[in-house]
Amino acid sequence: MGAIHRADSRESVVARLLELLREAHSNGVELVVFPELTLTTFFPRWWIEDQDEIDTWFETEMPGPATRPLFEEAKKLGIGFHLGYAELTVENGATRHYNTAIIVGKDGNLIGKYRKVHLPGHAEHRADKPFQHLEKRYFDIGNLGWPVWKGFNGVVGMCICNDRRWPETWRVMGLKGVELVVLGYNTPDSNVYHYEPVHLRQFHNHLVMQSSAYQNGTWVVASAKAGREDGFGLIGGSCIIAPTGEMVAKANSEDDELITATVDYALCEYIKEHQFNFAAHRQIDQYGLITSRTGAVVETEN
Ligand code: ING
Repeated sequence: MGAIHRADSRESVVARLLELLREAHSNGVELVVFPELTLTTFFPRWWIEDQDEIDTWFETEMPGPATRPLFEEAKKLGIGFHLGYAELTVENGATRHYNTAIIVGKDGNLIGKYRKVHLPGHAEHRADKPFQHLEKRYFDIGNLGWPVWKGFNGVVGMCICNDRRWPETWRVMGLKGVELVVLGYNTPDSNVYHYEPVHLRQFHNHLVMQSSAYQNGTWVVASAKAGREDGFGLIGGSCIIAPTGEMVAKANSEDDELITATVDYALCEYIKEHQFNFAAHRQIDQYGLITSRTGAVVETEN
């Protein structure tokens, strides 16, 4: 998806999603992957004081009035889709805000939901910066873990944006036999907090997904929200990656663009059975620190 500006209505965005859905269907596509926070601009770039105003960026029902046409058209066309959105919900009497994604089957029924675990950025207002990254202010930490589901002839799972940079994300799903991970991302095209050469944005984006696809023997479909939203740039680079780590399709624009690939799960087996046969090679009695220590502590032998 190309840019969604702060003033763009959900209805105008859904009209664009419907166009892509129809184009996908005419190309024989069975599953369409839309980006993270697909329905609105990337609002965590804005400091918003008032919680009622913040809540206007969230969905209280899915589908809701603006998104129902998408669900109905997808069901009519018999095509499944992944959609990222900001979820406002009440759990055990408490209001919760999540950066959420769902997978809907070809029959129009919900297959599964995921809530983003790794929230990047900060919670305080950094008034000296040209833009913010306030996911730690606007969202609660996802509480669903990384579930996987039978779907689309394989085992499918999800993560969201920053999650893709953390190997733990992928290994949990890998240990559950995932064969296809679908994800969306909104990645600013500059690092506002310290100098970073521009080319590293796209390099790191593809590096983490290609290595994780290979190390866990899974297909990856990654969908960017790209382009300049009210002047603030988001990288593109949507891609489809095979379990070998090879990129088999890549977007070359920062606009609404469809890329497609045929997913052959046999390639998963080839990786899972040999190079990354977890049961044959992993030594979990040596991995304890990975889940017992949060931050690094210098701990040398000498
Ligand atoms: N965006 C960015 C991402 O993880 C980021 C934030 C960019 C973190 C670059 C670190 C380095 O792609 C979101 N929405 O997580």
